[in-house]
Amino acid sequence: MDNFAKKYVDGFMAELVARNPGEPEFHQAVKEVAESIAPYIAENPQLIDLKILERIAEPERIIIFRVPWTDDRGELHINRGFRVQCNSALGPYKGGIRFHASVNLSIMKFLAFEQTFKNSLTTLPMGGAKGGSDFNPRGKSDAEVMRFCQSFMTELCKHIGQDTDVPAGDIGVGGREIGYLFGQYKRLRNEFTGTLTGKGLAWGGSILRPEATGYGLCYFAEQMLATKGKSFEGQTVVVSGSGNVAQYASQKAMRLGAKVVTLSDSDGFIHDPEGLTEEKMAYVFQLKNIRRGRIKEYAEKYPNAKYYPGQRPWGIPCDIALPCATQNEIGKEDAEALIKGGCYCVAEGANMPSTPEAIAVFQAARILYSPGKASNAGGVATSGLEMSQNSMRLHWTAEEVDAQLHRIMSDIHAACLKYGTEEDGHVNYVKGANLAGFIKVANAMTDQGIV
Ligand code: NDP
Ligand code: 2IT
Repeated sequence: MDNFAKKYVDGFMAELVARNPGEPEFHQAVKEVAESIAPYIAENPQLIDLKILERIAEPERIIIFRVPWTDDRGELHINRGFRVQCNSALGPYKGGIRFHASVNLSIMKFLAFEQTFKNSLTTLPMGGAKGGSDFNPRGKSDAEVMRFCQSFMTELCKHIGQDTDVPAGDIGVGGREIGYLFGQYKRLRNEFTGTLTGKGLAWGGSILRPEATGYGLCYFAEQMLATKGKSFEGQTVVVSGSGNVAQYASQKAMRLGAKVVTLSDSDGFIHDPEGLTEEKMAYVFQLKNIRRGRIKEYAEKYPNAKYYPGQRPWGIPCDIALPCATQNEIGKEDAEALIKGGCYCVAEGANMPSTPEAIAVFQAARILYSPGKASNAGGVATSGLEMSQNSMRLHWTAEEVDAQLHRIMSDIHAACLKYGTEEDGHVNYVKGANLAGFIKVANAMTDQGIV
């Protein structure tokens, strides 16, 4: 960074940290964007006067609410609900809902901030938001999850709507939870609208939305690989997570000819040196989505696989890594282990899975590395397609949705190349994604005046 950029970022971050103490994930996400756009700001000083980044980093609205619910034994529990409506310059607020014990204001704000740039990159008219609760769905019965979702929506329904804010899934929120949330929204508001995405196919959902984040990730990674004359064919792929994104990323990578050798959850990872097959994938879908079991059971079912409790998969040699679990799951040493193991492409399915120190390792090694806001945007993009279908009151075919998803991921990749190609030809996808996402939001905010 040159002198202006460093001074700009330091000054901006000092104020942001003082104003938002104790929010490390939020600081981390904002700093990465500030660093990427500082040279552009230097060339466009009106953006400093208009305080565009300061405004994006101050969410338009934050709603925090009590969520009381009763478990199957009759005991009362109190959780905290959040919705961070970060930016509506490009369209109605849009972004997922996360149910996980770790959810707090910092995590909600970082995710809503990231979503604003991601949604801008999709080319679709969507603002950025995120919501969730510190509710832990693990071990809860369907009836408990339903009562929790109904209580959560009883407050949230006052703040969302098809033209206002359209939530969807994220960690701990899949088809089951979206169903309970939608049912309660419809009951309270007495309207059948597309206010949530990720709905069931029979009641307004888009075909391919469940697959979209993982498939889109692989479509994006294909484009990255193509810049080096490579493809997934014959490559060894390490995946973290075993939820929605990990499952469909693994399935697509496998179908594109790769050998996917790991999956994980918060308790550990499995290494299957022979790689996933369609039959093993069917088992994983059953294990995780129907029985809601743990990934270690994979190694009991397939004894050639080994379970590593308490560890993450980054030490397994691979060509391509697809982190699909959670934020900051790849630290500096993990990144070094990946490079040492031969990894030359990291495409993020999760949101901010790499720490800044890990990103620095990838950048220094000049490998292909894409940030989640570019490579995992296929999920929210397909949510945008679900909104379009709901507005038109019709359904597109799988071929139509898949073709649009392909096009959108290609367009995002092209935007990263346009804004992120450095003098020596190396593509800095972080810079490209942040700059492309920012410019569109900044221009819209400039057009719309001081609001
Ligand atoms: P799921 O709840 O379906 O799966 C999450 C997976 O990650 C599980 O295997 C879970 O293991 C693991 N995990 C969660 N938290 C942690 C943790 N703290 N440490 C280790 N492992 C953890 O969520 P998704 O697959 O939907 O989301 C995964 C990531 O992808 C998230 O970062 C999310 O924000 C991002 N994302 C999701 C999109 C979507 O459409 N769903 C779109 C774009 C990004 P365990 O069961 O042990 O908790
Ligand atoms: O992080 C994300 O992009 C999501 N969880 C999906 C959001 C959405 O609105 O589909």
